[in-house]
Amino acid sequence: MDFKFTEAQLALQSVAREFAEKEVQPLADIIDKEHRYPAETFAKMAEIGFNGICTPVEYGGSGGNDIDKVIIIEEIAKKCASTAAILSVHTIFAAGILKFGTEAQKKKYLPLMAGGGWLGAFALTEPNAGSDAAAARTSAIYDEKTGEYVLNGTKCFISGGGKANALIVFALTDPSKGIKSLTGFIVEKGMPGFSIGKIENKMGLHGSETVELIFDNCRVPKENMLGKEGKGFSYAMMLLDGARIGIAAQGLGIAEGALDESIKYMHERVQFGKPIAALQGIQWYIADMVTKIQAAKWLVFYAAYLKSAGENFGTIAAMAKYNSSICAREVANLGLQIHGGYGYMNDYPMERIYRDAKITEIYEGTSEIHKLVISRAVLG
Ligand code: COS
Repeated sequence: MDFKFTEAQLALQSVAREFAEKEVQPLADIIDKEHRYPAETFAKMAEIGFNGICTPVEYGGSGGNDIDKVIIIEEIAKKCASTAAILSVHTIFAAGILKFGTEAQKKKYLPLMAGGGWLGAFALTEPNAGSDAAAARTSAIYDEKTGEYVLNGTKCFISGGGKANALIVFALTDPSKGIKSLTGFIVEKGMPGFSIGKIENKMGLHGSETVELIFDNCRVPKENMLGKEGKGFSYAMMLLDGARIGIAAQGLGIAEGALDESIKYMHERVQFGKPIAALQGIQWYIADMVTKIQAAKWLVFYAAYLKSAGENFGTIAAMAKYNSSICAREVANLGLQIHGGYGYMNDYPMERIYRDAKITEIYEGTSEIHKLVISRAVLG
């Protein structure tokens, strides 16, 4: 058993930390207040190899693994949860192409997603199919005359969907067979019949756009089918298993960001004639925060280790995501309490961190879904 990072992982951590401090932090409050997607940061992340972190070198990526991905997302989330969300969701597209795609799809999309500035997204959720993903109704009917699938339906709450150059979209090729016909398709921005609907107004994560996608007789060439017809549900579940490690890392980073802001504030803020860092009641909040963070860290990195070692990781990934998201919310809550009235004002980053933390308990599977996945694994 070895709990140490390798030299290469330490080097990556220091690059990611510096990038987060120099490029991510200065924009964090701006993109939150302006509800703006940080295109410039995404372009810089492409340049330094973060966008294709888990993509093999032969397809233009950095050839890293899930531990590397967690290291990067954790560092970025410490400074800006929105930017971390954009990167985490983006990497699901490449994961799907790598695992289920044809060689032609890999050659076409992976280099664009890694270093070419393309943004990827993943579209499973529908207005009536959230936690119950198997209730999806979007259809994809094959048109023999043209060799295309014709997609009809609506996806909702899609992170990055409005800015994405290509998305993995799940649809039923035979609605009479229901979920047994769910199939993945690669849909590109600009394909006829594909448009963006409502842009959501959210409580937090304002830099990561969340949208509705509308498919109105959207024509997708048959070569854009992902993997095998009818395997979409298990593909989506497998991809979500991996994606949840990214959100677990985001929750961890959010909690660490809240801790950093709180420590800084405790040394600056003077009450009763001394910095509040000298008050035992407040010191104990810090003890609670670091303990929760340390526990979350081991679970997140253990999940990433299992995945990168090719071992079964789904249940541990669910535990990591469930635990990290509680950690993010609880630590952000303590951080805001330490900041007192100033924490409630948006002059300090704490208010943004508190709003951003909540989503980690909801997206890429609610905490309740994770408890279902974990308990089913234990009880059968
Ligand atoms: N990996 C591979 N296959 C899986 C899987 C996994 N992690 N989980 C389920 N499957 C397969 C099952 O093996 C089963 O296959 P067969 O029909 O061949 O036997 C099939 O998928 C159905 O599984 P299950 O019966 O468990 O489906 P349920 O509808 O009961 O529940 C949950 C599935 C609730 C776990 C699923 O709907 C889920 O994760 N919901 C949350 C969705 C989510 O996270 N959304 C976030 C946003 S994504 S834009």
